Amino acid sequence: YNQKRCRAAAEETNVPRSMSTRAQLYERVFPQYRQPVEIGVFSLDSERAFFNDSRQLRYYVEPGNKPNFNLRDGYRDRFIKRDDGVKERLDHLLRWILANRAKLRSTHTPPSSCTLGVDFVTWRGHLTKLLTTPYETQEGWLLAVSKFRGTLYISEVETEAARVNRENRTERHEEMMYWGYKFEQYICADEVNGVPDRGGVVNTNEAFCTVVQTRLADHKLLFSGEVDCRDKDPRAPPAPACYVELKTSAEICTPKQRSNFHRYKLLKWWAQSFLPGVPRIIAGFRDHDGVVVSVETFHTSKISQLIKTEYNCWKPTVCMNFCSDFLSFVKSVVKEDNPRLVYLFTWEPHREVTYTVHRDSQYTFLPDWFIKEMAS
Ligand code: 0WD
Ligand code: CA
Repeated sequence: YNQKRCRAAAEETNVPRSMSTRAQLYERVFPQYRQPVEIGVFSLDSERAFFNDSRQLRYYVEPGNKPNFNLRDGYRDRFIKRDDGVKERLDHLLRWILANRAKLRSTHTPPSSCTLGVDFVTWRGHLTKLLTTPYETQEGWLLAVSKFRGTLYISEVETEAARVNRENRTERHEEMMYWGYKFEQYICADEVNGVPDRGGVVNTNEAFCTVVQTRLADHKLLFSGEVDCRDKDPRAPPAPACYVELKTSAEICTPKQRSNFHRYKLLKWWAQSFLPGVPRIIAGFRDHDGVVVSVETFHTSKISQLIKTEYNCWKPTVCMNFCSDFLSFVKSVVKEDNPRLVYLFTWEPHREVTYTVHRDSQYTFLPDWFIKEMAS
């Protein structure tokens, strides 16, 4: 029924029904991407409670390039894991928007005072998925979109395949997911002149997020992303340029492993940090037993140079042009301003992007408290 209706509507108005993700179609000049500006921050505490401040911001403490970090330490007895079955959708970001509505209006002079003055609101992670789509061969995505007061809100919906994977993770995989957070603990201090507390508890409820505004071609974007830590030097440039992204990856022993690292991992790392303008990525390479064997710095702006030696490798311009065209596609499709109407954009590898329309369904994601408060 939905499919049929959406097709009929599309035929009436000449709105495209699908969009290709073939990389070659997006090989053109790099689109305009304005330098992202931080317009706010927020924190989620150890119980996942929202605070409109930087209380969870941590400071980067240089590990040296031959550290001795055991990432398995504490997995059994000093680990509190966020419940990833709880779907938070855009809620924390919406809370930030409500708390900063006045500021948003005055500093960004929107066309009328009852709108936010941006075209899209979403998580950085959702944009990362869009950027990497032309090169993704494993995992598809579902993105729900609603238009409310002229702004398009984009919120991910877990695919069936992702849910099955999440519910059937091996014990080994569960533990390896902890390693990245443990690496953060070895490298981050809570206080500007503090030292990392490797004996403390790792609690993945805690998060510090930056909220940035930027523009991709003619799309005004407001998005938020989690930030691992910042440069502790008070003379460091202002955010987001002082932020540091932390990563772990399996150590590279063969040319094949190096090639795969460049082709797949660096694409994701680049996309994630390029979007909010985070300039530095600190990577801990670990062995099979979760021991960090080396630490390396990647400068986000140099990653595209680094990968040029790979045959048939990914290109930043393809990622950005695809994202820009997808956002144009969304604008052309989502015309009705109604927070209870959801357009579900769906993509599977080797397929085109298509969409379905859902009214008052399980997919509705803008909460009543947000709609009510925005109206007052
Ligand atoms: O409900 C959802 N579908 C999602 C919610 C998906 C992704 C994120 N979130 C929320 C969470 O509230 C989280 O605090 O967004 C926040 C982070 O957003 P993001 O920065 O846009 O996400 P992303 O860039 O994918 O991930 C950044 C970091 C990850 O670090 P690594 O180095 O592994 O990329 O955020 C963490 C993780 O540490 N992270 C998450 N934390 C909580 N819930 C999630 C998640 N679903 N995904 C990644
Ligand atoms: Ca990280």
